[in-house]
Amino acid sequence: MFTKKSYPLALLILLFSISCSSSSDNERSKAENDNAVEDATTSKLPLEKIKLPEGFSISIYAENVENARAMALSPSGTLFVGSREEGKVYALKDKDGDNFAETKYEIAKNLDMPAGVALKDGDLYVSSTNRILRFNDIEKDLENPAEPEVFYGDYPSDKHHGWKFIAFGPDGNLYVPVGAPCNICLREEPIYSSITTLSPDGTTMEIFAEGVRNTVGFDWHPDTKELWFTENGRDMMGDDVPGDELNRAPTKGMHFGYPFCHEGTVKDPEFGDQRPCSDFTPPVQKLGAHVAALGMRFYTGEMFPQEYRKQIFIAEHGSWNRTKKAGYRVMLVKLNGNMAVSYEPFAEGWLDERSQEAWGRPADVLVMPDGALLVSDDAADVVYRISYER
Ligand SMILES: [Ca+2]
Ligand SMILES: [Ca+2]
Repeated sequence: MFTKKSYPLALLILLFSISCSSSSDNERSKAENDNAVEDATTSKLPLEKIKLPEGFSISIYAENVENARAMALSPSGTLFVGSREEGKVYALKDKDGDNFAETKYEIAKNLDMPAGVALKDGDLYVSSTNRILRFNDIEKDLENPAEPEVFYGDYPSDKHHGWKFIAFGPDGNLYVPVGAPCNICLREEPIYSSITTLSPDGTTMEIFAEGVRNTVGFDWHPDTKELWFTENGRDMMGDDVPGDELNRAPTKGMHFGYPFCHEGTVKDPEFGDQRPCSDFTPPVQKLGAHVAALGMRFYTGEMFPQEYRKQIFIAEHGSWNRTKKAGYRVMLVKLNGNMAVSYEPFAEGWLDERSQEAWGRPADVLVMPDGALLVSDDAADVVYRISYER
């Protein structure tokens, strides 16, 4: 990692990494990075700890991307990245094509949890709790982007599950989830715990799916064009129940169980008597409890071996309230038609099982045109690139 750096900087980074890491040290170390040469990574993250299948390797695609969450790639290759607490939206460019995005623009700041980004016809759409903002012709001037328009402004303003992953569907509509404003609750307003759609002109909002506690990642199957999404299960029912979910919503109007039924079979202790689990669509695949399954994408590239084509990668952000931590990894779900046949780790090692400390948290995944898989990390403030070589 230090091969492209001058010896003194390498030594400095080494000293920082072995010194006790107080927050001021971290800040100083970051400042050093900012002033470093632009065309090489200065990250000192322990990438060697990441376990991948044979033939795969991981590198840093972009760094100092504070609180990096959802990602969207433009046709010209600009990677847009949202954030949550940081309130910023970034644009990243790898101008010289060395698979390291050396150029970073701050498109926006001081937004309210702008986790989600989506692109259509050259415009960038950003979620900001109750609003969807649109930056017209975003790549015209990344240095000085114009103020955004409010594309739609009538979503609830609850902070709880208020951050939103967003994406355009094959039907041209923008899909926008509205999470439950609580851990577990039944609200009269049907907008809560739903996935909504916005018409391309922003005038019509409809509910597409119900009973979804909170989804922070979805994608459409490359062949069937059907919507698949991850869902985060409720808390405070113990370490192992309920699991997060991978769901499939081929048609409008389906109900996925929340708050009555979890993971397809588990009756909610408070609301489960009101409606039976048989009323609802069960998950395609039950994921680990508390793993916080966020971004998911179908693998549509050609770099990875045949067995990965059209399978699903899921970024598991990691648990916050489980006795022993779970998640902190990228999972692979293999499908046979619409059935899941396996759910296995693809990339792991961000969590040290022994110390129970994590140095990174995968938040989203994205398939690049060359077939590499990008993974954003909102704790380590980077975007990784996972590639394969035979
Ligand atoms: Ca570069
Ligand atoms: Ca469900």
